[in-house]
Amino acid sequence: MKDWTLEEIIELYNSPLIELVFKAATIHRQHHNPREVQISTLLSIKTGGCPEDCGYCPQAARYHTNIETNDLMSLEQVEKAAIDAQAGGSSRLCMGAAWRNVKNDDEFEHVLKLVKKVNNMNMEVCCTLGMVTESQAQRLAEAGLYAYNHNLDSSEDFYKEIISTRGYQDRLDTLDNVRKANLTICSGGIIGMGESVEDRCKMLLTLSSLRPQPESVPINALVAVEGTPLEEQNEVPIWDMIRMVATTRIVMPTSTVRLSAGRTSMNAEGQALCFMAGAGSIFAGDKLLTTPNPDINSDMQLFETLGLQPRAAFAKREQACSKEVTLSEQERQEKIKWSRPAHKIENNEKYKEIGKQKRKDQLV
Ligand code: SAM
Ligand code: DTB
Ligand code: SF4
Repeated sequence: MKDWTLEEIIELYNSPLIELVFKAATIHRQHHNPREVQISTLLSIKTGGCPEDCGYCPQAARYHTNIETNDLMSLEQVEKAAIDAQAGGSSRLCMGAAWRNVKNDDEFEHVLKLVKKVNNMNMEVCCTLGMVTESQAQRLAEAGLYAYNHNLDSSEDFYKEIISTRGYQDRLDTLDNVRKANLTICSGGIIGMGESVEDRCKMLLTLSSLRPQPESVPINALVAVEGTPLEEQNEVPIWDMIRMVATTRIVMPTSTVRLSAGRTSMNAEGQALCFMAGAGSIFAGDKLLTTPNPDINSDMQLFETLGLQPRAAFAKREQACSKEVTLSEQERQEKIKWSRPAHKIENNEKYKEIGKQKRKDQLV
């Protein structure tokens, strides 16, 4: 596995677009079936009310984004969503919760049951629940989890401009815990938040330096949601998305590059170039977690036009067998310590105040 330098990654990212796509497409063919793209479905099992201050996120309680908040979904709701997703061609279900971190409580126990249920339906189960300890990751693995999603989102430097309630090292520690539990890692980021090309490449350098490299790398284009501190960000140019997908493909040749949020603003031709450059998965269904996504019919039309077919589950790694999982009293009592960085982000504070005021105005 090559050890990339930042200079090499930046040079790749900035190389002539057609050359970059050609190089990425060539590498893609060496490690993946270029005619297959995995269809994955996102399911927000617990929506909104999150204590964190991620500047891009509509689910942060402190902003005023008009999303519908929901408690943890029932087993029946999740089972129905998984059946629908599978019927629509999805081979992976990613369940997301608007949590800072997993706690050793009844809600976690319930999530373990959800994981077990979906795994027994022969779908790849992914969870994105915030920070996890090694023993929590182990529990998830025993329940039959296939992947854990935890994004680095940007470079370590730019991260401090977007999130003040946790640090970059917390993210890396969680990835380490996930790896120790022998789960596959899904970790990527967002472009279009105001970061530089260097920030994008630094994030790719960090991800590509992990050993083993993450099995999945989602590349999201910011969905600028009204009420968040990033509401006024310009849409990310499609060329940046193509460059990011291609560069990711080259520096992490065996990973599945996931063309994630932001596809409603991309036309068919732009997405086709992303697939050509090595994107091997999309999220399907008309909603991501809280924001819109292209409807399944238009995606299926695009697959037909491009000669793509949905990838089956477990093509990359064997399915784990779900075991009976219950939390021990000792684990329930475990005190978890995560860092709480002392810095504040002016822009996030401003939007927190706006949110507060809007809520007050609504009450009168
Ligand atoms: N709370 C957990 C966490 O932060 O890890 C899991 C859910 S969180 C919504 C999962 C990921 O969604 C974030 O890391 C971020 O990359 C992505 N995301 C959130 N809001 C987004 C937005 N407005 N545009 C693009 N991606 C977004
Ligand atoms: C990822 O990188 N993108 C997905 C998934 N992993 C969890 C989430 C995108 C969320 C977009 C904003 C929303 O719909 O709330
Ligand atoms: Fe919470 Fe995750 Fe949204 Fe951050 S990205 S506010 S941690 S749900």
